[in-house]
Amino acid sequence: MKFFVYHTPELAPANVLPDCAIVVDVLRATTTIATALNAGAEAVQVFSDIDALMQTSEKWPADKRIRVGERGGAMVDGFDLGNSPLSCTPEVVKGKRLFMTTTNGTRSLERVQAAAVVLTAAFINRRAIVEYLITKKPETVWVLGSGWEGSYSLEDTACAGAIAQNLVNEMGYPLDDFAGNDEVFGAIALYSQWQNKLFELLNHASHGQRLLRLGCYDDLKYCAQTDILDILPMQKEPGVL
Ligand code: 3SL
Repeated sequence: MKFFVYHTPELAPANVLPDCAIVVDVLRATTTIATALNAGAEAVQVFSDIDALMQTSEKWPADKRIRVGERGGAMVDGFDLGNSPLSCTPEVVKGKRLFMTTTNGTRSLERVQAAAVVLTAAFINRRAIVEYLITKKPETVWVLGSGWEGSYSLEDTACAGAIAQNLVNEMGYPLDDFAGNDEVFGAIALYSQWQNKLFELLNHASHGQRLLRLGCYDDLKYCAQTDILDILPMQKEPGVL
């Protein structure tokens, strides 16, 4: 297995895709996707564009759809939910399709949606992702951070490191063979430094601070937990997990 980390979708090489692409947006899109699917949502369909989301979701039965979205962290006007994972309880999402648009996470998913396998990961479902990789052993794996509007996000790279470190420890891969790029070493070092204080890490992160200003303290607490959900969000058709 060759494992690559890209901090943002813009940094991933053009015109090539891996066997398995793993999109990470710890704050908060991929944490919300894992939570919604674990709570029994029928699917999560992602859009980078609000108008495209409205057009597609309009055709879905009104009692079976939930429009979820944020811009700048705040709920999109007229939507049912913002992007808080804590809103995705079984009472709210069970049996429903979430139509989701977010600032960065849904853009990363679009970047790799043509890969043979597309997964989404966050700290909360890290173990399910690692178990999939151990079982299937795809030859090339990308972990694609979502960043913030093209720039680096601390929490996404730390999550990439959490996946890589767990995999290396368990499979006994020599790091030099496993790492496809230098970012893998950086991601593992970052995670090793912060693994016992991920909530603190999220508080330092610029997007964590943005969310705290918006009153999302409980979201940060939730997103900082590791391996609490045994859920593997996998793309079933382009844009649908
Ligand atoms: O950018 C994104 O995709 C979002 O996850 C950002 S937010 O945490 O919902 O503000």
